[in-house]
Amino acid sequence: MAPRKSTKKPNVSAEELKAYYRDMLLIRRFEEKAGQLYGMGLIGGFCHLYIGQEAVVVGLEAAAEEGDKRITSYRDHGHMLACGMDPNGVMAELTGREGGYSKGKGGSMHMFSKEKHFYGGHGIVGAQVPLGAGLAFSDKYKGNDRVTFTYFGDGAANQGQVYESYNMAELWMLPVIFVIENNQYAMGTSTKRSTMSPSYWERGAAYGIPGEEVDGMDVLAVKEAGQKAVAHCRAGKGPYILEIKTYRYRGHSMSDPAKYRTREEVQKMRDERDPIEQVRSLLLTGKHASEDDLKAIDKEIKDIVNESAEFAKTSPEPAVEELWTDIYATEVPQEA
Ligand SMILES: Cc1ncc(C[n+]2csc(CCOP(=O)(O)OP(=O)(O)O)c2C)c(N)n1
Ligand SMILES: [Mg+2]
Repeated sequence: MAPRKSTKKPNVSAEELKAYYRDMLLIRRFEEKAGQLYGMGLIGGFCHLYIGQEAVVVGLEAAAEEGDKRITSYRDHGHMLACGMDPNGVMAELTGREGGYSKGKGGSMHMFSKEKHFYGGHGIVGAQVPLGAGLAFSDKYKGNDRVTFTYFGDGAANQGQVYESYNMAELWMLPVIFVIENNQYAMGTSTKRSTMSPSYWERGAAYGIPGEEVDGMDVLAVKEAGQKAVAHCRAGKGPYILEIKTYRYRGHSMSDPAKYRTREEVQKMRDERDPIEQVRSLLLTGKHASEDDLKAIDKEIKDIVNESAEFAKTSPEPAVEELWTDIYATEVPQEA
């Protein structure tokens, strides 16, 4: 069989490649900064970093259009940045400050943006999957052609509610892309120890849902698969499953001692498969960008991230009265 990696030139412009490089780097540097602030005691509670998985959201956002929706788990900072949410608001939510997306009352796992159609941030494993099908139901009901990206992990993919969602989604032909971010671990449990059918996307066959496995360290492969899935949903053909093979470099959360895998395993991934390095090398070898161009992007990102950290440190703590607000809905929104 021919090798999966093709040597032909990618069908993508220099500007697009630079944008993917920039967007992935923003997530990486933002997460590194969040890790530092956590270490300094400025961020409390749970904090799950997305480092290593950047190509998944950046590739899929490249396939999305205005008005499309997204919903994910607690490993959510990358998704927020990739859909255009403000880094200042995300970082300030991590530090629990007034300027945060949930006014400092939600933290890492509980942020939302109506403007960017980002529906969270969910701490209960798998809970976002039926919710994502419900978002797609609302679009189908309204008769528009929006698509919902519903992200979940390999661990969540073993839950019953995922299969109930698959069943309803195909039955009602809902425009939902089920995105399994298979980073090979659910906390400390490797997929090798948790499933008898490791090809997660194939499980859709039981419900008639098509899908495919995608190289999640290659942003161009993710984008291409995303476009195919989006076209399927927009054409009214119902749901689609993308199992995106990826890898997280850091622990499950900031409190993970990571005793379940070797340092060598992580280092090998970083050295051989890093999604940002792959695009960097495409840009340089294809002469789409010079070292100086990339340095300028690095500087731009560093400035954005530093500014977000500064904002997150200086924004005030929420006022005590805020404890009593945002608890109950005061009005029912007519249009999502
Ligand atoms: C219903 C429920 N069960 C257990 C937990 C504890 N828990 C948090 S994350 C996690 C692992 C999920 O792994 P996966 O779906 O692969 O996502 P990843 O963390 O790798 O992104 C578990 C068991 C939880 N939050 N909710
Ligand atoms: Mg996982």
